[in-house]
Amino acid sequence: FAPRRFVRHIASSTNEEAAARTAAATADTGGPTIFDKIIAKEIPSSIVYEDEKVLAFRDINPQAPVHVLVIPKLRDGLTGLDKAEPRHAEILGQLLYAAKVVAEKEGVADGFRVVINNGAEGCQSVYHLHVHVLGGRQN
Ligand code: TR5
Repeated sequence: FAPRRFVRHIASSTNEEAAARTAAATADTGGPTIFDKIIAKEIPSSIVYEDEKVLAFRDINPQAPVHVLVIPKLRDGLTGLDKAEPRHAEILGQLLYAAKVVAEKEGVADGFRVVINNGAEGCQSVYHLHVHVLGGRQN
């Protein structure tokens, strides 16, 4: 029965894709990440905004016309949002505020998305908390 096979095919393909994404994601080892080198300016990045606590730079593999990552300069255990403790409340607020500043600077304040991927099953690949700011495309 064709429709049932079709449904099965979609379900199986979705599972395979999810498994591939999980396998492709690196584990949260708590070790240094590529973002440490970006913060230290050992690796060049296209910086959009910077203050004492926060750095925002363009994603190397943009998923939208505007795709900026906002990160805390001091990771302080925040490999991912799931590691957040009460002491992180201030920096979490600063990251979101910086996301808004980035959206304004990039001219997309009227319409943008803010995304935090968390964990291997959430497609996180860099274990230094980061906020994706995406704008400039409606889909
Ligand atoms: O998948 P998650 O949510 O962990 O997001 C990590 C993001 O970091 C991805 O969107 C990558 O494209 C981005 N990324 C990875 C590297 C990188 C970067 N953005 C800017 N510059 C980068 N360098 C120099 N090296 C990377 N490996």
